[in-house]
Amino acid sequence: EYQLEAAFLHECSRRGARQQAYSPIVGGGNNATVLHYVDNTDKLESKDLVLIDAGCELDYYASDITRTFPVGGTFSKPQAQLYQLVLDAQLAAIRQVKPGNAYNAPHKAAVRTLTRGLVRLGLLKGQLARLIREEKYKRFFMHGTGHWLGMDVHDVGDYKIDGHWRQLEPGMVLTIEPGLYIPLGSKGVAKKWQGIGIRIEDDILVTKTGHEVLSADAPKTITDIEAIMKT
Ligand SMILES: [Mn+2]
Repeated sequence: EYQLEAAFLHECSRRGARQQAYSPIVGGGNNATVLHYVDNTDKLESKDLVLIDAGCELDYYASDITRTFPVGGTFSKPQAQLYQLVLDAQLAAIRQVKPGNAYNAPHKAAVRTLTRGLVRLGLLKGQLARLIREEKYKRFFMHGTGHWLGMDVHDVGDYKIDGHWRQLEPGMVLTIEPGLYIPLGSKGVAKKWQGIGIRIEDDILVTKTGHEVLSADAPKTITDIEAIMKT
């Protein structure tokens, strides 16, 4: 884990971004289910996924990007099923980033996609609307879908005004970062899902007509990730 961290730091510095916006998180296997894991001391196992949540600063601006990929280069079937679900949720959330939409529209889209998928995979049981209303997804997705990004990683700015979610406006930058976290030993959860933590995070600029994904160059489809792991 710390060797991957070192590779990331090296690459940032080499390209002129000599400060990090925060301490990199590099978690293999079950460590990826620990939300603010920063020990980065364990050995990576080829059967596991590894999650890297890291971002440099450049010209005083922070970045905050997460990618999760298979250590051995190929997703197992359960890993791929969960990964594709998180990616679908992230893409659904990103589609909601446009002027005039409420700040929480992306989160609602992510929650709906994730909950529906968790039912399909057998990780949640029940009726979709009820599971969402009762926040049953929180067992596996317990954080928000993003935050303002700017000169700080969690940048200043209100999320609500007078108790109402703020509307997105051109020029705002936010992260979109749904995830799923299934620690080892999760009661009532099939063994094949355990020890998997996945988050996919991009930095999104609200534009006049919609959005621009500022971190789009970092591969995130299963096909692209498996291809780049072969090189
Ligand atoms: Mn973030």
